[in-house]
Amino acid sequence: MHLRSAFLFFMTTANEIVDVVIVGAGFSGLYLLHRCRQLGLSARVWEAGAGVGGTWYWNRYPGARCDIESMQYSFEFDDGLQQEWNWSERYAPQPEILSYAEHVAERFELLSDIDFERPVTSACFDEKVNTWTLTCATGEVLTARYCIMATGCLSKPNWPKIEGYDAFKGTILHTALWPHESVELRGKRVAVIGTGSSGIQSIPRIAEVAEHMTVFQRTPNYSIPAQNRPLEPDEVADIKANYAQLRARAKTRSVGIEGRYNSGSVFEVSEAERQAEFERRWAEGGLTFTASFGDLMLSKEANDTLVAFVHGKIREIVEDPVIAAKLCPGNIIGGKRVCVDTDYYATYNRDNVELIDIRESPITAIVENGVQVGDTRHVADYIVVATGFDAMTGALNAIDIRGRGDQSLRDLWREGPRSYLGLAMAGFPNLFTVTGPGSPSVLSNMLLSIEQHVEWITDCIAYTTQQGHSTVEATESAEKDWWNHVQEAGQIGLKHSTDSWYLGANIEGKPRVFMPYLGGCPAYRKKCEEVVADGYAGFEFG
Ligand code: NA7
Repeated sequence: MHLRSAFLFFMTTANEIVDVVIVGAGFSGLYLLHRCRQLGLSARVWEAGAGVGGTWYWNRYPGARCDIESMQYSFEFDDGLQQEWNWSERYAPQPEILSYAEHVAERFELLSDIDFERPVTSACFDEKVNTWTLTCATGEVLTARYCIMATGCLSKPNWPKIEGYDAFKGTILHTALWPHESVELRGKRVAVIGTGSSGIQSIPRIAEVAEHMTVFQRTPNYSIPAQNRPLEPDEVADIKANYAQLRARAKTRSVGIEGRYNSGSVFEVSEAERQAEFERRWAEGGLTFTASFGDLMLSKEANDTLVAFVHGKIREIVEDPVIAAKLCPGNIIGGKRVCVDTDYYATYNRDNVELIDIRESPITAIVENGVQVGDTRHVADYIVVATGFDAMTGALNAIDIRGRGDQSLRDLWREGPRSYLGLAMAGFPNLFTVTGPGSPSVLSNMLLSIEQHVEWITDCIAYTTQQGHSTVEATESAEKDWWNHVQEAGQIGLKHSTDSWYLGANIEGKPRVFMPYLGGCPAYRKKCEEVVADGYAGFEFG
């Protein structure tokens, strides 16, 4: 079905109007462009970076890799693509995932409709003609009927407020803005601030080459061994022969990842059986560790059993009991996203690695030759800032988005975001977000969630056009009801009890709102399908 003709009368000679403008050329933007073209819609992508890949374009730090298995962290929409692409390892390293994104762009000949180095600064809806006009930092302007924000959930780096960045004579690197040229850390003194996933992945790799490494830890994190390994040809062949079944099973899982899930309680089995299961899971590695039993994320008592097990592992691996104690997190396991590592805890046995607990004694300032903590100066040639992101809303709030009546989205979200299904916002017609707040997004296999959103959004645009409408917009009441539901779902289990970036707790002054939808991918998918079956219930057409 070609919809292009429906839009032709919007073309003017002064300023070309495209059907769809897509912000971002990560996995969402790439698939959106492909899908728009399949529907006969003209589309243009504006991307801030100089290449495709989004997260995998920016996060090039040593040790960066996905924490979801490669065979599942990949597109399903084109069987030729999933059959022909070969992942080398259980957890693909960043360069391989970036190559995959580049391969997708080439395979579907997407590059001709992507403009790079176009960081979008504003997006404004014109109610008279029902178009969105986007401006980017270069001063260029683009007008479109529909605007889709494919800006990612973890794409606005968080720079901690520490005095003295400018005073430092060495080099400061943020893990999420890692340089494209190689960084030679061999023989250097390196300070790392932050022990989330980016810190935990990079610290072991940097420690292998640095002369000295100082890790500044504010909160210890739980990390499970990845048990990464090369993929065997037989297992790849087996998965590929049954890919459709694997994907279908993944969609029945709350997080959209197929794996070994156990719904039983930790208290239904003996202490010995429980420990044996935890040991098996530790040896298997990966994120389904917290799915060893069904009540680990529901009951504090159950969770405590896993906490005790991981603390035991940390004490077993880390030789110095004082350092081991500092590395043992005090909160529940799984409140923050559990990290997946290779050799993280063992790194603290190295002579060239030092751990500084900045909860005990905070960083005072960055000074010309290092990091000052009270009276102690930790000398460094490089400072690696691994302090994460203004998650979920950061990239959207960085753009001045204006809907009906010049309403600013940033202002509307001052007390926290609101969205209908994480897809659309009342007052912002023809604007969509991919994996926005209020959808499972970061609590799921992002690739599967992206595919679902891209298909839903493009189908919705096609429907709107086919019905002869010029606008589609979430209603306030649907948005309110959904957001209330998202907040209720956020209270399920233990996750909300920990300060995390899911709640905005990592950013000073950010409102505490549980942003992703914790109700699970199957329930969410069902809701999205029901909305469509009900003639796009909760949306108004104009
Ligand atoms: P995270 O998980 O947000 O981790 C950031 C780390 O930086 C964490 O240890 C923070 O400590 C620390 N941090 C944040 N601000 C400061 C300041 N001001 N001073 C010292 N330390 C600070 O980000 P990542 O990039 O590691 O990972 C993000 C996601 O990417 C991850 O969950 C995976 O899904 C992939 P805190 O815990 O806030 O005390």
